[in-house]
Amino acid sequence: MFENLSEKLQRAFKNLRGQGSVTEENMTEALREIRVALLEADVNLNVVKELIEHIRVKAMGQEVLTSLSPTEQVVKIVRDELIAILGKDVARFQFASRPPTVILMAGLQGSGKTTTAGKLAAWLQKGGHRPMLVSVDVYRPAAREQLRVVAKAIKANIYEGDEKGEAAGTPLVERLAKEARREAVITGCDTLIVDTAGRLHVDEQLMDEMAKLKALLSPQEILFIADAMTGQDAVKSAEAFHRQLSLTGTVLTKMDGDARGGAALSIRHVTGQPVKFIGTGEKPDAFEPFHPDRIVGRILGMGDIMGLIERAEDKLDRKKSEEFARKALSGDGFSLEDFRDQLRQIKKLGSLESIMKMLPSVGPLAGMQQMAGQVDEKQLTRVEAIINSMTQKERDHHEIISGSRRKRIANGSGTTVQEVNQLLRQYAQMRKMFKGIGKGGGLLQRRAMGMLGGMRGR
Ligand SMILES: Nc1nc2c(ncn2[C@@H]2O[C@H](COP(=O)(O)OP(=O)(O)OP(=O)(O)O)[C@@H](O)[C@H]2O)c(=O)[nH]1
Ligand SMILES: [Mg+2]
Repeated sequence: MFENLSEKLQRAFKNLRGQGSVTEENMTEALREIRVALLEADVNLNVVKELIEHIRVKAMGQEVLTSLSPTEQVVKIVRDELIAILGKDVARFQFASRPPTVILMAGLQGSGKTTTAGKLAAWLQKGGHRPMLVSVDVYRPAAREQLRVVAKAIKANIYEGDEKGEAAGTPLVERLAKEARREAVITGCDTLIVDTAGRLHVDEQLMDEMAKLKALLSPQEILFIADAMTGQDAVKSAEAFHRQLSLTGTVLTKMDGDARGGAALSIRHVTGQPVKFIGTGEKPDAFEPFHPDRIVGRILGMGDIMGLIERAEDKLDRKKSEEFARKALSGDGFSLEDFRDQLRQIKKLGSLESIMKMLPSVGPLAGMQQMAGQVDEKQLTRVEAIINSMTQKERDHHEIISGSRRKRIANGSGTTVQEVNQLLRQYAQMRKMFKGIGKGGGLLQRRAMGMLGGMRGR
């Protein structure tokens, strides 16, 4: 997401390493590199200027903690300033005191309004809400159908309405919006998400329609849906929308692409409104609340352990993990079947690459992030394929897997006998290691249990 910026900033910090203290000279050099890194990440020029100035003042001033090395001091200052620019707190969602809470989706064509409307509905559902979706995009023939498909996939309520039978005097867009709100009240939906039509450019007609919808629905939230890949253009249109509509926040979509992150770091500053969510893929669950401190942690190589734990809690089957831990540490050890279950659990967390990127690149796990680019996702798939090709009996009793069985398994899984051998060897080692920990008892065992127990942490 922010790989490039992250890499460049790390380089700027590296040059400070080994320097006794922060001096005017080495700071000027580091600041120049930080500036270039930010500009190359497409951060708004005014934002860069302000950031650099703040960092300079703080670094040269008395605010630095003397117990930190120069690099640590500067990293800390950069971190604080980046968080300040992004807005300190997690953006909260405004809910109406009297339901339904209305959320108006605004944005240019193809920015991801419809997709995000669905993601937001799924997110609200997970939080115990009952959202209703409605599309007032009556211009593009397939637009309303698209939202229908999205709603169906996540089993969300949708108001479809009747496009014909225009009530005298009321334009279709406004009639649909009004009807949808009434429907939400009747069916006990506490939120109404209004998907609107996009335009190629900010034009008067679009703004006029948005203004009418705003007057009609008095939405608690007017979210600007911005395509992060468009960089500073997204920032400019956010400004234009904000002038006309007074946005309450932004959702940055397509953060999974090679967006350089500039939009994320600029939009808050330019509109004064927080980034509330980011979209990280096309699927309904590729969506997360925007936590400035975590994002900055990721940018500065401190990782996002909280994010990882949340992902684990969301996706992992805790009972299964605990069961695995118990078996692995006991005298019997874990079977290949258990091992396959664990592999499948890990896969649920996302790609190995994305997991490793959330680990800190400093401290005891240093190097893991760098390895992220080299991990071979296919390796996991191959391991699973090998275990799939075994019979149940073989999975339960690995010791019966003879030479001829190995050959059969290799053939069945499209791998080689060497690969099967390697897997069995690794499995035997791991199994022994865990059993050893189990025998050790006491503290070590409890720690291992904790580690395996689905990363509970809290
Ligand atoms: N990779 C990725 N693709 C996304 C994301 N959000 C949306 N998309 C894709 O972007 C394209 C446009 O998304 P839509 O939701 O149709 O955009 P829209 O703003 O409703 O478009 P209009 O209604 O034509 O204005 C689709 O192909 C989506 O799958 C995201 O976070 N990541
Ligand atoms: Mg749309």
